[in-house]
Amino acid sequence: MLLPQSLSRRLSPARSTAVAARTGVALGVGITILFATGLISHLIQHPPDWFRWPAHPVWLYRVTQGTHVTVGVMMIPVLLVKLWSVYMRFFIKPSLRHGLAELLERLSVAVLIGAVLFQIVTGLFNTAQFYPWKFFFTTTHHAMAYVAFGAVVVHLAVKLPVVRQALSRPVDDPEPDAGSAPESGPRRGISRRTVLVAAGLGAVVAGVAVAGQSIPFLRWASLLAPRSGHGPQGVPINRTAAAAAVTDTARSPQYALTVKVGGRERAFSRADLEAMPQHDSALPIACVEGWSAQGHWSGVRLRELLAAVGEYRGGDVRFTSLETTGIYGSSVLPHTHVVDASTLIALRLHGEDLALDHGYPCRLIAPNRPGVLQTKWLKSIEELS
Ligand SMILES: Nc1nc2c(c(=O)[nH]1)N[C@H]1C(S)=C(S)[C@@H](COP(=O)(O)O)O[C@H]1N2
Ligand SMILES: [Mo]
Repeated sequence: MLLPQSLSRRLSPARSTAVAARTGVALGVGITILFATGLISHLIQHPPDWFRWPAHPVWLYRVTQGTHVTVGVMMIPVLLVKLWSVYMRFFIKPSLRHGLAELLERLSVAVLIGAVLFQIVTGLFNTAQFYPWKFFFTTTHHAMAYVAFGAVVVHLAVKLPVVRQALSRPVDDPEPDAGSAPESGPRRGISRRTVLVAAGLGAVVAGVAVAGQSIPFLRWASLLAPRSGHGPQGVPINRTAAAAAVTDTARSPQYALTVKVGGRERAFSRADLEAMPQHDSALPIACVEGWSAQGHWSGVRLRELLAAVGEYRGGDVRFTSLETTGIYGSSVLPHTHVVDASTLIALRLHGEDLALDHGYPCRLIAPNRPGVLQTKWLKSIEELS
């Protein structure tokens, strides 16, 4: 795209193809990681028939989702520098004189910027549990991911020749491209290298500031991580018993967990569960919001609990909470996780009875899954046919 002389002269040498191409490549890599890790999280929560997610390694989802949120935040400074390096071009009036192809290209850039900004803003607000909008976060964030990723692929394909040329030259080389400052004349403003280093440092600082919510030794630095290490028994709380309105039912002496499997049904009091063989599991809670925390749980192995009731035929198992408000009151566990030895109906965390907020009298804890599927305050467990 040719810039009018008047505009071109106002460009600082750092607002250049050299900077736009390099930040563009960084964004392309980051957005690809975001798309892949986001898709994994979506597929685990809404599994199509063909999808299998393993129970091991138990920390895998913790890593993919921690990466998703950390990389998302790291992209903010990179995106700002990228937009800064090209924004003068947005002021060129679109005209058919430049050709239809260019008009379409500019339209695709508008879609790209809109979709990427939308993803970053909604994702960031979600990690802060701040929802100043009417639509349902996960559905919209998921749908828009295809738009954003698709637009990135198209844009990179269109710009590939420019990117290759820009990357083949040293970053501070004067550019033949009319989109940068005139080659003659004195250099003004900051250098491209400085801008790129600033973008990189910005990304690292932003990343460190959130990564502490999933990486314990970075916790001290996690200024931006809302839930890192606080909460009863050293594990953050997503939704308290009071918020879920289960305080009375969870403490009731009449509490019973109903288990239905193989055409049989049996009710267990908390004392019944305590009387069964107890097992330990070291498993993380890994929230989709990006925070995670390791827990040392103990309780009844799910497969042993099912066997105590009836014959498990290998289907998915549904967990239902005492919680009747809210949308996270139930979850479905696939076969692989049902039979895994580490999957527990947890009664204790870190050697103490489960705190009310962590799901007392009992909760599901299974390996390698999103926290949102680790249902607290269990009321019933049922094999689906
Ligand atoms: N019944 C019920 N279970 C629930 C939730 C909920 O809102 N209701 N939140 C889930 C989410 S989003 C997470 S991250 C984990 C957090 O568990 P914790 O609060 O014990 O750390 O619980 C899950 N289990
Ligand atoms: Mo969560």
